[in-house]
This record gives sequence, C-alpha cells and structure tokens, in this order.
Amino acid sequence: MSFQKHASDLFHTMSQMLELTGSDRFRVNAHAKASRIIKDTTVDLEPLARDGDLKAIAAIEGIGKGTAAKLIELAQTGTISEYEALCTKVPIGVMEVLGVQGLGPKTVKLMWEQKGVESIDDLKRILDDGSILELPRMGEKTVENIKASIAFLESSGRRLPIGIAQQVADRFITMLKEAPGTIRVAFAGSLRRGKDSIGDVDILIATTDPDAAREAFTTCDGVMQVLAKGETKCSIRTAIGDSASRWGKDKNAAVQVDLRMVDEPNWGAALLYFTGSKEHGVRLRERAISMGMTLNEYGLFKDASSEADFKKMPPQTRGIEPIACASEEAIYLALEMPFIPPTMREDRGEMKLTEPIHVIELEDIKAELHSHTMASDGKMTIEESAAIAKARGFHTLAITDHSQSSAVAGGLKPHRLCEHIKSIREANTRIDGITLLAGSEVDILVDGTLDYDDDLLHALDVVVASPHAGLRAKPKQATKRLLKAIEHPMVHIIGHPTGRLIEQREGLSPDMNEIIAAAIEHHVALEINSHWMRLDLRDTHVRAVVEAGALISINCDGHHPGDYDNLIFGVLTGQRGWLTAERCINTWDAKKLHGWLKSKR
Ligand code: DGT
Ligand code: CA
Ligand code: CA
Ligand code: ZN
Repeated sequence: MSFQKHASDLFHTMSQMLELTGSDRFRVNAHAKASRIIKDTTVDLEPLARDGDLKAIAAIEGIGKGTAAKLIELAQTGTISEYEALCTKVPIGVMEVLGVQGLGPKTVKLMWEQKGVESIDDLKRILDDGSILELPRMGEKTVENIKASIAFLESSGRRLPIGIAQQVADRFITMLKEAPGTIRVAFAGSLRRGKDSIGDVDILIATTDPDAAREAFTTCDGVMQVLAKGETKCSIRTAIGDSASRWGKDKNAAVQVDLRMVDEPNWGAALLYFTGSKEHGVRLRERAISMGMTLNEYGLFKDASSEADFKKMPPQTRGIEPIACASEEAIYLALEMPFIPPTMREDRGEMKLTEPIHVIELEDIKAELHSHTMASDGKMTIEESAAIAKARGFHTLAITDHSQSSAVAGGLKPHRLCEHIKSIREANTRIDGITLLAGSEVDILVDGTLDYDDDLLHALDVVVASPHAGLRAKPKQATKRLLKAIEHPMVHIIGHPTGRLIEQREGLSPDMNEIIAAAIEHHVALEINSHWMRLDLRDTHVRAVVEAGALISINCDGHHPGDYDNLIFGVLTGQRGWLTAERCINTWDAKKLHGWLKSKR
C-alpha cells in the first residue's frame, strides 16, 4: 500500500476512534478532513515526510502543522503515537463492529457504552435477545439490515462456485425478462467468462422502462439489502436460498448482484465492457488507441477526443457516430482481430491470435464416460441415466460406479461388480439408440495401485481411475501416485486428477508437466470433471494439457439426473484452457471412441 493511502486510512480510523471515545466534534472532523486531503492531494507526500519537511507539507491547502507533524512521525517511525494511544482505548472488536455495513460510530458508541458490545459476537447476542431494540433510533428495519450485513460479512471473502452463481443469475434474468419494457437482458462478468468461482453476479439490461426494471430488481424474492439504486446501476445482496443447501451452506449466505442499465443500440459495447476481464478490456482499449480509435462501454469510436472527455458527455448528446457498438463481433472485426469468446478474455495470450480458435462447445459432446447409478452412491438406475444421455444426443454412456475401497460411496466388491457388468450388458441389448459401456471409477490407492486386480479391470470397457482419499499428500508423493495409475495399461481416464473442491479443499498439487507427459506417452485422457464443486482439471491445467497435446475427457460424474446439466461448466472450463473439440475424446464419433477404448484391452 502506498504511504499516502496508508496515512489516509490511519487518519480516517483515528477520526472514528476519536468519535467512539467521545472526543469533541472539532477534533473528529479535523482528522476526517485530513484523511480526505491526504488521499486526494497530487503532492507526493512520502519524500517530504521522510525528509521532515514540515513547511512544505503544511503548505498544502487544508493540512495544518499538527497533521504535518503526524505525517512526518509516520514516515520516520512507522506509526503515529496518537493512533497507538487510541488503540489502547478502543477494543479491536469494536472497530470490527464499526466495519458492519450500515453501522456508524454514533450507533456503535451507544452499543458499546449501553450494551457492552465489544465484538461481532456481542452484537449478535443483542440481536438474538432483542435487546438491541432498547437503543435509541433502533427499529425492526435497521435490525434486519444489520443482520443482512453480518451475514454478508461472514460469507464475503468467499467466492461462489459457478453452479450456485448461475442459479442466482438465472433467477434474476427470468424475472427481468418479464419486467415491462425489457428489450434484452444477459449476465456478464466472470460468470459469462465461465470462471470456476464468482465474486459477484453482473447483469446487463436494455429496457424502455428503467423504473420497472429497477423496481423488479430491488424487490425480487430473496433480496436482503439494497446497496445502490441509481440511474444506470443498481446493486443488491440476495440470499443464495435453495442453492445454499446443495453447497452445504447456510441459507442466509449472501451474494451481491449488480444490474446495469445500458442503451440497446450499443448493447455489444456494453456487454464487451462488462464481461471483462478487466485485463482483457485494458488490452482492447490499448489496441483501439494504437489504431487511432477509442473504445469504451458505449462503442468503438474514431478518436475525436480523449476517452476522459468523452466519458464526461451524457450519451445522448455525444453525437459522435461509433464505428461499431451493436455487437461484440462487430467491435472485434473493427479492431482487426478474430472474435475472442468470453471464456478466453483473460489476457492470457488471446490478443496475439491472428486466426480464431474454435474452442469446444456444449453441442460437441457426444458421450458421457463417468456416471454413477444406484449400484453405488448414485440416485439413478441404468435405464434412467441412459434415457437422459440419449435425449442429449449422446451415442455412448459408460456406467462407472465406485470401487470397493470407497466404502462410504457404496463401492462394489468384485463379485458385485461382476453382476453389475452383466446388468449393464443386458441393459445395452435392451435399450436402443445408445451404447452402454460397462466401466468403473476405480480408486487410485495412496500407493498408486488400483482398487481391483487386472483380470477384473480387463473385463471393463472403461476404467476411470480417480484419487478419493489421501488428498493432503505432498506434491512429490501425489505425482508418484498419479503417474503409477497413468502407467497402468488398463486405465483410460484419470478422473478429477487433483481432488480439489472449490473454496473447500485444496486437493493434490502434482507436477502437472510430468503428469501430462505421462498421459501422452500412455494414451490416457485427463478428466475435466464438470461438477461445479470440482472443475478439476482447472482451466490453467487444461491450457497446459492443450499446449502439450494430451487428451481431455469432459464428464458429468452424474449421481443425480440433474447432474447432466453441469456439463456446460466443464465445457466452459475447457474453453478457458483453449480446448478444441478434437482433443476431447467425448466429442469423437462412436467408432473412433470405441476403437480408442478397445486399444487398451
Ligand atoms: P468477480 O466478480 O470478482 O468474479 O470478477 P468480474 O470479472 O465479474 O469483476 P467485476 O464484477 O468487478 O466487474 C465486472 C466487469 O466489469 C469486469 O470483468 C470488467 C468490468 N470492470 C469493472 N470494473 C472495471 C474497471 O475498473 N476497469 C475496467 N476496465 N473494467 C472494469
Ligand atoms: Ca462479477
Ligand atoms: Ca460486479
Ligand atoms: Zn465419480
């Protein structure tokens, strides 16, 4: 952090602490004002403060000798004695309570003095027992807001898995589509880029009735707090609701959703801008400038004025005709670049492309090679799963229930696997229009050996070998373990290779270069597990796989019928790794896929 930012923050904190300890208004305000001036001044304060140049600092409008002396003290000693003294008077927990959105120093002071609130836990206590209502100017509405803010504080810092964020976005989009006047509505931001975790949900709307959209958005079911309700932007916090239980989280866990009102004619420019990433956006604007143009959220323009000047003009009066603004495609074309899909907009080399890369699409997937049934821990019968796969237009479905060591997941003992193989083969002769393959998701044991003997593995059409236990192993051990499984001649696919769970478990960190090299040598495909809790391999791994030329398999790892819908997240992860269809075995036609599988028998 810069000296100036740090100093400005300290003065702000001091002004709050002074207020909490009952200091006079004049001192409180003087510190708050100093904080603002330090933040905004164009004078570089650090060298002046380090040299102890009191005169030069005090010459800045609004900064007195006292403040100047404190800045010098900070630069020379690393702290300010006044601040240190205040810290001994105000418990750190009280400052944390002050950090709850919507609580100001006045209220916190009352809570502290009258209710002994010295921490967030204390605050929760007076919320729970209702004694908070005994404080002056405290009503039900305020109490609700404080509760929502605490819930947010406790869930923030955490990013949402894409599967949860998508459900929240879909809920708002469905609702906004029905609002009067809506012309177009779409999600943007990291969600559109298909990132595995989402900070907040961004939605764009073009509408003839902005008031209706604002109203609908801010009063939607589940909205816990309205953070902003402006001309062009609204922000709310919403409960993630029913999705929370699927994530094993509190129903009150919250996520922020931003809604931006944009003009329909420049929809493409707005979508491009708010899809990001920020880094990709910066590169695009640099490119525009280098071509004598200006790119912003309103369009791509022949550079008449600077971007800063342009932004100051209200959109309606700018009167400059854009070169392109209606669609993202038109803008990329005018920038003389191939179209970059949202998933590739991360400034990871896409600006250098001269030809488009046709990354894998959902429709390219023609086979599911990792699925569970009621034989182990799935909730589907073979028939049910087959019907869903067939309806999706898949030519092949491999049934791969758990192996014996995964006892909690109902793993099959060898004799039960033999029976299961028979049931699958029998179902295959009975069911038309799709090939059912007999497989297993075989545990890779901690020493790298597999959970069935080779004869049994040989009887299977598909072997997905996955690590399930021992996921805290050191990288070296993890590499050894996975390499051993890859080298096994009966293994087709390594399932969720690292075992990570998003925002929950780090998983293994094997040497991916070694893993990929071995996968190429032994004709093994590495899985992108499409479940939004996993997305393993992750995007950066996929990119390495693609660059090295190994094979990928994208699977749903379905346990419930609805899990087939997770496929899109696996595909998006593939796209983020620049995966093309031909490198993914699930896109191959039946003949090629079955031939490849048989080559290991
Ligand atoms: P997230 O929410 O942390 O998962 O990531 P994003 O990418 O959704 O980021 P967010 O929500 O802050 O902003 C959405 C998009 O809006 C972002 O991808 C690009 C654009 N954007 C936001 N802030 C800025 C900015 O300061 N500069 C530029 N160039 N673009 C921005
Ligand atoms: Ca976002
Ligand atoms: Ca946002
Ligand atoms: Zn599985």
